[in-house]
Amino acid sequence: AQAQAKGPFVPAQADYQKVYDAIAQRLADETDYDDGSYGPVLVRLAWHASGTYDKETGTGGSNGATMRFAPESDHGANAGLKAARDFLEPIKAQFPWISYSDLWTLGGACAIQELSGPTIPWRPGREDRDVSACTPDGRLPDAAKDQRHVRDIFSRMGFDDREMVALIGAHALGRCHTDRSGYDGPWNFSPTVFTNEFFRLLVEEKWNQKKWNGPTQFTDKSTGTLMMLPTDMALIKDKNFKKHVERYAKDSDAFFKEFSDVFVKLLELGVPFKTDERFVFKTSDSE
Ligand code: DDH
Repeated sequence: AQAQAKGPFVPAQADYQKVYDAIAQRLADETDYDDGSYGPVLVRLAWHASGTYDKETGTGGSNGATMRFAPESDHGANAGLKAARDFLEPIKAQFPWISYSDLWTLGGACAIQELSGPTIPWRPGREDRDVSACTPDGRLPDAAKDQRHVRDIFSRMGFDDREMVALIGAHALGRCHTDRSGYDGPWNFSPTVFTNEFFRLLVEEKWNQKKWNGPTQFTDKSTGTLMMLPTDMALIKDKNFKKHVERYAKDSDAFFKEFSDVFVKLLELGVPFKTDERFVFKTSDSE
């Protein structure tokens, strides 16, 4: 305590583990939401905070947490993410020393691990920025589009085909909400468990266009209860994407490993880190 009083508080791995544990505890407590977990929407918050990165200009990315402000919070792609930001507010109040940008990305890493996904080594060091750092609308993908759009958006961030397919495998988690994106339903039967089911269903199921008044989406022939977006279907229409879909459908270990690597990369895009060290957090069931 005396040593601490001499200078600014410099958090260590144990301090970030406390933040991780608090998020994990809140995930376990707050089950009265969607399919029983805020985990999927936390993953989406971390992704949308990071996926604005533009490698040409070095703008966007998770550094800054500019989605706290309009206009970025009002961008169509970010509809519904207030639920995730609000979920993390009590954690920010408990650990005021952590930046929102670190907290939102740590929230995504924690959710992946707590929902039985791969380990996501995480690095601190993001600093919050003001409204002037908000990114322009249109940097995140539009689900109504095709493989060309998916490639355009993700190559702007610096990803190759294999990495794009692995990242979109996060659609194992969560669901679409008509009052957010206009689309409706989950991608698989266990939307609160991280699996390679998205890929397995994409190749093994027959997908028909859903008959409804909403935007074009696809429904599984067997049950009519699952969904795929046009951009998800693009992953089996395009042969360079499809070879990775087929590989991940067969090999869950390969998907977990490659997803972890690429999600770590996503959360770090454009961040001027001062340290190389990544932390591996213990999950709530391993302690
Ligand atoms: Fe996604 N996503 N996503 N997605 N996403 C939606 C939900 C979730 C696209 C569109 C949508 C990624 C890539 C793409 C998650 C993670 C990731 C919804 C539904 C739409 C629409 C939103 C709603 O109505 O609530 C498109 C298009 C792409 C694309 O790449 C072409 C990636 C890369 C990730 C990631 O995490 C790495 C998650 C999780 C959800 C579920 C959210 C929830 O509330 O549940």
